[in-house]
Amino acid sequence: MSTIDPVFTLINQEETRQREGLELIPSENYVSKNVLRAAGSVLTNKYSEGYPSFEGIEGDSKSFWSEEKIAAEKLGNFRYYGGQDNVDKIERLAISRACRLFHADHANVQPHSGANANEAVYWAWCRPGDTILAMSLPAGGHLTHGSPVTRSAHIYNFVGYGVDETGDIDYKELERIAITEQPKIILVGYSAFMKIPDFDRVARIAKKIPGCLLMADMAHVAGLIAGGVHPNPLDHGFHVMTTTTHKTLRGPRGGLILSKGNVASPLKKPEHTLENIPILIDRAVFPGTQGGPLEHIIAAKAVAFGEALEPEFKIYAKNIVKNAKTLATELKSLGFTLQGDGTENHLILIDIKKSFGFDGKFFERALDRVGLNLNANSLPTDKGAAFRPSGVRLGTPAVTTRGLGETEMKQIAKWMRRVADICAGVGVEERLDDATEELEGIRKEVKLLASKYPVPVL
Ligand code: DSN
Repeated sequence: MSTIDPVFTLINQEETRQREGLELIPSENYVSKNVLRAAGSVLTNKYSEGYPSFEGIEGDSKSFWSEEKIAAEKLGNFRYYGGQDNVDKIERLAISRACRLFHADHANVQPHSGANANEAVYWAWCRPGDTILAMSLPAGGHLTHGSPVTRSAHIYNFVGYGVDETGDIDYKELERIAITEQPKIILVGYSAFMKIPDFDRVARIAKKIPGCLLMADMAHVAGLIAGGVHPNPLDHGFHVMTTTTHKTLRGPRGGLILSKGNVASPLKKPEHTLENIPILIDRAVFPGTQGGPLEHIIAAKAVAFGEALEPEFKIYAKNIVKNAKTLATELKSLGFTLQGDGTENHLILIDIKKSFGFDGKFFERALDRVGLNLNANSLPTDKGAAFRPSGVRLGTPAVTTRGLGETEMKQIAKWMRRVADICAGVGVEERLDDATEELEGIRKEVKLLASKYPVPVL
C-alpha cells in the first residue's frame, strides 16, 4: 500500500490557503511559472563554489554584453568543481540582467538571503568594532541593521537613527550622529517605512565622512526601483545596494548585492578602497560568509530579472503603488490611523491600538480567520514586547500580481473594518470563537473574490 508523504499533503494545503486567501504581507509575492520551474530544476544537484569569469568580455561594462553571447560562449571561471559549463552561463546571465536592471557595475547573485547579503557587505568593508549607522529596528529598520539579537551586532558597533513626527527619516539626527560617530557605513533601507528616502541628502552627509560606504538595503522596494516608480540609490551616489529577490521584485527567495566600482577577479586580494568594493564583496560572499551557491535559485533569479526587464513590469510596479495609495485612503476614511498618514510606496503601517484600542497580534489573528494575511508590527512609539505590538503592516505587491485593482482595494478596507469591529466587540482574542459565524461569512466573501483572481501558478 503506497502512502503519501505528509509533506506533500501539507504543500497541497498551503496551495489551497494561497488560492483562497489574499496575501497582504508587504514582503510577499507570487512567482511566475517559469521562476518556479527554474527553482525546482536539476540545478539543485550541482556544486559550484566560486564564480564564473567574465574575462574575454568586450567594452567597459558587463551590463551591455549580449545575452546570446553569454549563453553561447565558453569562458573561464574561478570555480572549485568541474562540470560548470551550464551553471557558469546561467550565473553570468543572472549577473548581467541584474546589472542592467539596477544600473550597477557589478552584481553578486549568490547570497542565500537578504540577511546574508547585508552581512557580506559589512564584512567586505568593516572590521570588528567598526561603526555602522542604520535606522533602529523600532523606527522601521531591519533586524540585520544592528538589532542586539543578531551576530553582526556583536561584531560591529551599530548606532541608530530614527524617524520624526511625520514618519519620515530624521535627517538632522542622522547627520548629527554621522558627524559625531564617523561611521564606516551609512545604511539607508527599511522594512516598515512608507516614505521615499532622500538619497541625495544622505549622500551629501556621507561625503563629509572620509571612507564612508553608502549602502542601501532596498529589499522592500527593489521591484519598484526596477519598475521605475522609486528612485535608484545607485543613481544617487550610493556605492552598494542589497536586496532580497522575492518581495516586490517577484523572484525566488534569495539575496542580491549590486555595486558600483571596479570589477576584477576575486582571486587576488584588492586594495581596500571604495572603488574596489565589487571585488571586496565577491570575496566577502565566497569564501567569506557562504559556501556553495544555490544555482537553481540563481537560475530562478535570472528568470525573474528577465521578467522585470520586460515593459509589463513597469505597469505592474505602477499598479502596486496606485493600489497602496487607494487602500491607504480608504482605510483612513474608515477610521484607521496610519503611520505617516498614508504611503508613498507599497506599504502601509496602521496604528491599530490608537485606531481601535487592541493590539496588532489580535488583529492579525482575526484577519487570518477570514483569509486576509498581514503581520503585526512594532511602531516607532512602541515600548512593549515585539510579540504584542501596537501596529499592523500590510501592502499590495502580491494582490497586484493577481490583478486586483482599486475597486478591490476598497473592498479589502471594508472587510478590515468589519473585522476590527468584531475584535472590538469580543474584546479579547480568546473570545474570537464567539464571532465564528460572522468571521466565516467574511471568509466566504474573501474566497469568492480570490477565486476571480487566480494565483499565477495555481
Ligand atoms: N522579513 C522581511 C519583511 O517581512 O520585511 C524582511 O526581511
